[in-house]
Amino acid sequence: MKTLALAVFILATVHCFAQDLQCLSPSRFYIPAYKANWFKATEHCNSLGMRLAVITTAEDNFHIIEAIKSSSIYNETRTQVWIAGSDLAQKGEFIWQPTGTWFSYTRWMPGQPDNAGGIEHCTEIRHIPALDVHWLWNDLYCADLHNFVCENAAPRRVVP
Ligand SMILES: [Ca+2]
Repeated sequence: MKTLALAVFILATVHCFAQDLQCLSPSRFYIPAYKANWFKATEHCNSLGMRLAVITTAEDNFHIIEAIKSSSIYNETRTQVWIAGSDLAQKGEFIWQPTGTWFSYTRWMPGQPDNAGGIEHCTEIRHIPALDVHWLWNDLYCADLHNFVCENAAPRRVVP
């Protein structure tokens, strides 16, 4: 019986390494423990066969927030993460960069997007309780360094 258990463990381990993405991301989301500008964040997710997170439903939004809260980058006093929305292609028209689709569901902070200083074209989720901001979206300068959420694009992969 122990031999069987060991064999299963070895097979699972080998399979995990063969499916590198699944090793890195045992769930839908992967949240690296370093900060990057929006472009680098996009590239990093893409390099893993993933994409910067796209949010089209309240369910997506909920699951992303839960993933952030259970990750190492979560800071209960201030958490900011890039997601895949931008209006870089056409100012004022926010789209999800990986899919080219318009924003439908949104969770903008009141007064956002405001393109402050004329330089804010990338979308973040921010949680800053001291400012009474709880997991809302904001447009921000794309060159700022923040954490970010990568996701597996559909079909969603499941760890064996
Ligand atoms: Ca803004």
